[in-house]
Amino acid sequence: MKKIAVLGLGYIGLPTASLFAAHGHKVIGIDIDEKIIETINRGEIHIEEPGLYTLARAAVGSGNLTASLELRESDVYMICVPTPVTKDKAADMSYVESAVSKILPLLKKDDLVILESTSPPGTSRDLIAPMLAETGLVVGEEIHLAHCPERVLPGKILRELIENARIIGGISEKSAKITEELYLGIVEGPIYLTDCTTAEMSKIMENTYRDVNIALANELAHLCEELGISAWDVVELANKHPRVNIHKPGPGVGGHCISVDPWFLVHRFPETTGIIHLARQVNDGQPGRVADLVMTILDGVHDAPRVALFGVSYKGNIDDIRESPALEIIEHLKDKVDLRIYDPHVKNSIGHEMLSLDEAVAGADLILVVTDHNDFRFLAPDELGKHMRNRILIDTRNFLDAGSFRTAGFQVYILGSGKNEIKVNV
Ligand code: SAJ
Repeated sequence: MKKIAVLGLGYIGLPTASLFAAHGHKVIGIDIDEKIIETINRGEIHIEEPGLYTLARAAVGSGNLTASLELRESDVYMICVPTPVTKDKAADMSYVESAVSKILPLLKKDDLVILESTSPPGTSRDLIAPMLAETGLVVGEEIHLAHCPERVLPGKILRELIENARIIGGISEKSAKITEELYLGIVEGPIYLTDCTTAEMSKIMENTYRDVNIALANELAHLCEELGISAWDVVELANKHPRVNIHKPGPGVGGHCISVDPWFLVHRFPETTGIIHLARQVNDGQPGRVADLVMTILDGVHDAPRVALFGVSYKGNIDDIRESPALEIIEHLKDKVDLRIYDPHVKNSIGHEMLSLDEAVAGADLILVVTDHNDFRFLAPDELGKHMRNRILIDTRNFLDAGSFRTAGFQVYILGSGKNEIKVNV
């Protein structure tokens, strides 16, 4: 059993720390936020993720997981800090650099440093390895370095941490093997060994692949709106082909990963990332299109229209609002309509007033569903309608039962469905 330090106790760090602790390792979780430290040490958690409360609480209760502001000497250091993009869309590696700087004075022979954070290709080899070499120990021989990118899906993190295949990129073969031994204790899926830069590129390409495919689906939605047909029908039918998997159109791509990682490539290789760049632009344009659709539909409905916006998190059943398209839609609409925001999952401040369901729909002309929270499926259309001034629904995810809303007298508009003969951006 090892002494493991996990730097960064967010959506990846906390589940990872809890899982290693549950397998008997002595884990210290480090974060710069005092409130997070206190919450975890109390046996509670600061993020919403199925199963995490029970796991983290048990890990803290067993004494194997403690959270701290101060890093202590360990055998393994796992870097799980954010890698956001700067304003000019470069990778902001300052959290990674700061984590490595904290580790440096504590490093001793045979220690292992693992980068879990998604990072631009070359980070381990060109940024971290030279920093580690400042200790005077030979990197890859006397101290070890590997990139083991997290690949888990928010909402299914715990299951995917265990079951997903893992890629381990070592700075040397020895580093890769030592890292594999550690992960074999918690991972049931296959583990593949490679070099650091290949591992970094593989991870970024996974998310880029998804971004490009979602952009294709969003472009399909624009085409179908113009053609007067439903993109959802087209996706369903085209996907009957054994080698086709068109993704789903939506209000835009949020989250800290897919909407961010492709920029790492675009910024560094602007001449060779035409498709990737265009996909980012298409997906980033979706919130504006949704806002335009709202304004087009509301034209003539009321001179002071009121909109109930349902769902702020970037996707359903989680509380994560990072890069959420809903925030962008709010920015577009906030000065044009009386906006009433409701999200049963999001507890943190979003910089705008959050209301209860009743408050949000009272006197509303239109419900705009941005996030596919399961809770919304159980809403009774007629009940909602009774509190509204006008019964209009826009479903940007095509996940509600449009028929039951229509039966309750709603005009229903589905993003990507031109059957409504609504033209966006005209
Ligand atoms: N979305 C669509 N249409 C789709 C699928 C998704 O519009 O067909 C939107 C979602 O609503 C959301 C965004 O894209 O706003 C991203 O959601 P997601 O569920 O596709 O992915 P994330 O960001 O929650 O997690 C991704 C995952 N990567 C891949 O599926 C390739 C996950 O496995 C990674 O671990 C994670 O990024 C990460 O941390 O990198």
